[in-house]
Amino acid sequence: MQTRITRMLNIKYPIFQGGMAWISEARLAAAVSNAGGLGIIGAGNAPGSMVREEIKKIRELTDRPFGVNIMLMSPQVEEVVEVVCEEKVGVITTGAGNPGKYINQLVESGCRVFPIVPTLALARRLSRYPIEGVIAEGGEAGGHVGDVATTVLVALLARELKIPVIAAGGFADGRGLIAALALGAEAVQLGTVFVCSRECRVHDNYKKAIINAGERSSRVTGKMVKRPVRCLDNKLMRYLEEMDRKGVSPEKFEELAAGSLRRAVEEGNRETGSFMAGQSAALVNRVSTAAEIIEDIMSQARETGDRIDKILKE
Ligand code: TUI
Repeated sequence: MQTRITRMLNIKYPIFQGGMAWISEARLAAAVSNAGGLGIIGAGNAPGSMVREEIKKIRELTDRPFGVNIMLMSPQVEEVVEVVCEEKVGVITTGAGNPGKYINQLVESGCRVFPIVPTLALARRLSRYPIEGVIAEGGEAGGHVGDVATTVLVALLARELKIPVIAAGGFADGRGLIAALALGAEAVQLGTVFVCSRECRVHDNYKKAIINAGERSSRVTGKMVKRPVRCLDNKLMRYLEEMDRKGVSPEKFEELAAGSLRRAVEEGNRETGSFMAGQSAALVNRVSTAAEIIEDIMSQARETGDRIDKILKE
């Protein structure tokens, strides 16, 4: 299964692993890259020095291509950009903001840039920069999200843009991969399913929460303060939603949510942690290795492709 993306990046399968803050460390990203996908380290709010350590670590663990996600709301964003340029990281994805002012610097250092976009408007604006593709992330995704459905966003972008589109938000299996290709995407990006990989560092309670989740187990809080984040429902999420509805300031909201992702990832705190996850959590039913996840996706994609072939021929 080859697309412009697999050929451009020299990867075996059209599968990106989302660069999730606090979650996507070198160990997970290396496992994904070694299995034929594109592993991505999530810089999140980490300082440049820590990102550099993770880059050095992944280079020890794999000689396959990998990427780094730059979270643009991070106060450390400038130094993270410096580090990935110095380290000449092959693939940079960006999230949670407009990466416009960093793109030329990244490209001049040899990085291929793939911004994550939640709207057609931002994709149009960024398509004037020297980017290699866009990651179209719909509102089904986990973490910081937009509100356009993945199906609509991917189709719109694929129809209009000349550069490749990678579909994100709601994907966890081979059926989803084929659906993404049908919409015009040339790869998918998956986060939630890789949280449930053996190589992922999160607390067991995080993995269990995803495995137990159904299709309505997540909710988006922080819409009023313009920080919409999708997480699995719990006591903290109900509290944050109430505070958001009562009209607390963005600063107060931020303060109430501070540290909650760390409490989920490191302590597995079911009541006060932010268990960021997408709607695809409903599709994830077990913990397996990154290689097993990718092989399962690819074999289900082939079966799905055959089934559709048959329908089309009847
Ligand atoms: O970035 C993500 N997902 C994330 S980042 C994150 S860390 C965090 N923690 C707590 C609160 C907030 C963030 C957790 N999950 N996905 C990619 C993504 N980017 N989704 C939506 C966007 C986005 C939103 C607005 C991209 C650009 C954008 O631009 C606005 C503008 O300035 O035009």
